Amino acid sequence: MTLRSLPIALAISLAGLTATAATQDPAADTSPDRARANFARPIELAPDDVRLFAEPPAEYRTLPGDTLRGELHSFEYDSAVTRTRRKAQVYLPPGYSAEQRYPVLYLLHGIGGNEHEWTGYVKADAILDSLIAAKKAVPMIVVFPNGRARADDGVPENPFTPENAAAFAAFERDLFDHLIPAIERNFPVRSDATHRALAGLSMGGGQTFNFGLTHLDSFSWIGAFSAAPNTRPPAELVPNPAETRARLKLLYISCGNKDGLINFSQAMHVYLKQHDVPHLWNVDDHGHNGETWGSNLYHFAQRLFR
Ligand code: FER
Repeated sequence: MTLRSLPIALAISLAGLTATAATQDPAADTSPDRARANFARPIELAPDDVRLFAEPPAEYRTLPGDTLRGELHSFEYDSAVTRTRRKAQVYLPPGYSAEQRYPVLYLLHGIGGNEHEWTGYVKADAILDSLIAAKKAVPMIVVFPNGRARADDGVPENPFTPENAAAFAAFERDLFDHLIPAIERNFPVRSDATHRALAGLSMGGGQTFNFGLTHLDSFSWIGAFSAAPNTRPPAELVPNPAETRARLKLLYISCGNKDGLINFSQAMHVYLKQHDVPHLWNVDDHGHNGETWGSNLYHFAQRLFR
């Protein structure tokens, strides 16, 4: 039985229930059992839940030897949130010149990752190198933070704990009060919202929704890939759709149709559509893995800062 075959009033109340079931898990509720249940949620695809973009060409993250390469730097900054010196990676694009000023993308990792997740198995730097070298993406600086804002920010053996989830929420103040100012003191990045983007995968996708949609004065370009249950309810993040509509340049949302977490992104898409907030909603054929994250970075990066 599909919702659309039901009498309309019942269908609406069931659709409401589905949306309610997809609202956030507070950090305090995080546990391995809860995560297993979230990943095992039944996947119900609606007519809108389809691909917007084809898979990238097969070689999109294996570079020919003659491709102009960017550079990855390790960066450190002091944080009053963690009371430690924290690490991030910074990508400088092919053809980088310290005399120019660049737009900047902050790209956030998942619950079991750190500042190396995107450049590790997802190969974000290779994806960006080939897009920028081919002039399919605007040259940009990309910051890969460690989004687990606590003194011990290493990858925990069991990431599904309230403490680890709370550290992802605590990253909001670390990002705005410490990391962004430190990047702006040390790299030639442009500092207005129209030249700043925020994106992330899974927990980093939830952080992106939570911090980005509530700080449109800081980020005009937002991308959430396979967002996790830390995503706050859409009505809390977009209480004033007209303002969100006016300030956003791009809101890119993606998820694989084999990912049990898809209902968090579906609920966001449904809310945004109901409230006429333009966004891209790309549902591909992947699960919760690097295939969908690489592919969606490839599509998102080409649309940034244009
Ligand atoms: C959960 C399931 C998945 C959860 C977080 C995740 C906070 C995050 C997954 C990831 O980042 O890959 O229940 O609770």
